[in-house]
Amino acid sequence: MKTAIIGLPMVGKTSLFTILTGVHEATRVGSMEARVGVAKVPDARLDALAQIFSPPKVTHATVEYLDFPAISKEALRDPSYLASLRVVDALAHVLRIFASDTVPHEKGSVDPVRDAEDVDVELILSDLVVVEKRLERLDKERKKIKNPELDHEHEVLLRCQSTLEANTPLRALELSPEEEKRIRGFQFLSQKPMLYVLNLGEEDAPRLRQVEDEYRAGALGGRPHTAITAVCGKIEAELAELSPEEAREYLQSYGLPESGLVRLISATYALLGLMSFLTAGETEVRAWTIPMNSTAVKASGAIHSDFEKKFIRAEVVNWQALVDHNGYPGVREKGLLRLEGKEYIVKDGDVLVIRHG
Ligand SMILES: Nc1nc2c(ncn2[C@@H]2O[C@H](COP(=O)(O)OP(=O)(O)O)[C@@H](O)[C@H]2O)c(=O)[nH]1
Ligand SMILES: [Mg+2]
Repeated sequence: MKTAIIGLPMVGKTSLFTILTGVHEATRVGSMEARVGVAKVPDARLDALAQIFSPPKVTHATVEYLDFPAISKEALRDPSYLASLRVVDALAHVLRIFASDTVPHEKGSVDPVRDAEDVDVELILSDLVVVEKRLERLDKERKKIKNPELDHEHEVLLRCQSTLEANTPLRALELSPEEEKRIRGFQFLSQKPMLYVLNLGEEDAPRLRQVEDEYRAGALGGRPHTAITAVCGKIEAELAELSPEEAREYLQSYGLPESGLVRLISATYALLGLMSFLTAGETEVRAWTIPMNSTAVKASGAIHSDFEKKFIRAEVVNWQALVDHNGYPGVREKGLLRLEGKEYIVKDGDVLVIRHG
């Protein structure tokens, strides 16, 4: 699963990318390539389970982030820029709220709602070009041959066209699964789920939750397939340099309960429709990524394709119960370890033991 970090110039994209993924690199002058990095999905449940099992290995779920050069009309016409943006699963748009005399804002003033609209317009226009080209070709083809498939595609694309012409991103267009499948191949940019990342200045850090709520209730809120999260890039950068103990104290000094990165990554994960189940033993404690509402047999396939093929049963226990009772013998004794079949819908935080042939 890939998430593109996008936005206008000088909004803090690269700073956030570096803190999220730990990838430092010399700046790419003039390059239109995105840089790739991997972020661990923070998971306190893994730490708690590791205390019980003391395994040599603790493995977090991961999300891939791509740091894109600033978005612009020119960028969206660059073939390599477009190609790498098309294949991502979600967009994280960094919106600048921090003010700075030394770092100029491209548009001369700080206005995150305007910036969100402006970037959406670029995505919309880019998609509109694709839709119009395809419609033109379809018209020609449909004159030559009668084919209900082509007619259907034509119909769906007309709906896309009128949505885009109304300045609405395709993520707001309701499509049936069948229609969605028909246009999937176009990899429309404005159709991708969108996380608005509000990048606050230090002075706003104590009001982080409040600012986030204000934007949710305001112009950016209530949009389909979008989410909003706030971070303070400056504080996060400083946190990255501190020990866990110092970091906790530093956060407290701003009245923050946790790092904004934790929430940013969790928000990305949720927007992508993902969740984790866990496995725990003496050799490894691990989080596995699956789509929400996956069955036990599908989940077992995330571990190994053989498990999915030869699945018999899953033993399931909630992670908290496993921690509270100090491991498997304890939950077995209390009757908290359940046997579930293929069709069981795995829940976030389930610890699974897969029985297979
Ligand atoms: N005051 C302040 N400056 C920031 C913050 N985030 C980034 N900057 C500065 O803004 C400039 C551009 O940051 P960068 O991450 O490269 O932005 P990008 O162009 O969006 O990738 C750099 O000089 C950063 O030090 C922030 O949260 N607060
Ligand atoms: Mg950058």
